[in-house]
Amino acid sequence: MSLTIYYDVVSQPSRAVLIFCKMNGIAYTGKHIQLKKGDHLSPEYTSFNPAQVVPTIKDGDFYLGESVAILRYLAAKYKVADHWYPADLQARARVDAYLAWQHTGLRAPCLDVVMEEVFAVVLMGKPCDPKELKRKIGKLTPSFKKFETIFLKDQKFVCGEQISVADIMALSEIVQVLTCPSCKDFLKDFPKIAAWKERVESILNPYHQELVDQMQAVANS
Ligand SMILES: N[C@@H](CCC(=O)N[C@@H](CS)C(=O)NCC(=O)O)C(=O)O
Repeated sequence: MSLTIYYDVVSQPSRAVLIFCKMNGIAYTGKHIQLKKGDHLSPEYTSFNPAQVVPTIKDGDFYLGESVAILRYLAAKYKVADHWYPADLQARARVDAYLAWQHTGLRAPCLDVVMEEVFAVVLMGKPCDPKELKRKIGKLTPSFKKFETIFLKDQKFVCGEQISVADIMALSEIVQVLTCPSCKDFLKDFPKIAAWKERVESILNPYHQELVDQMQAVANS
């Protein structure tokens, strides 16, 4: 059965799903849903993703939204290397704990900044409000501290000594916020996260960088 991925490169969870497929040699047909053009609001897209967000996958006649659910589905279906989403109950629970935390713990504060400084301007033509931006950046520090102290600690990767889907999800969010002009040096206070980022990028490249370059091209357009 052929796999289709509906994505936009400006979307962190879309990039995570694409990178996972590329890293694991999972063949797919990509359908570019341009958020900027409102493709995600079309009746056709809404018919299989009523939440009107990317990503979505189609596997045969099965549609699935939500990046975390998609990654779990693909990891099981394509029997990828165990480290991505471990079979061991407790190792898997650690990855699941991160995947549960990241929605509000990391993604929400990163997205707030990205929306205020870049996407509201690029996608909606809404000027950035410097006071709001400052307030939102203020929430990033506790979020990054929690990421470091609760999850990364002194490990090589988010959930231990091997890379997992948690690292792909985390990198996607962190890289996006670092593309904001106000946050480009944000990791100078977080050397462990900076070292982790380099480690994960060296594994996920060239796929990760290709998608980041495409994302930046859209943001600058
Ligand atoms: N929890 C969802 C979040 C998906 C999501 O928020 N996607 C954003 C792009 S990053 C989107 O499509 N936004 C369109 C909109 O809100 O109008 C997931 O992990 O897949």
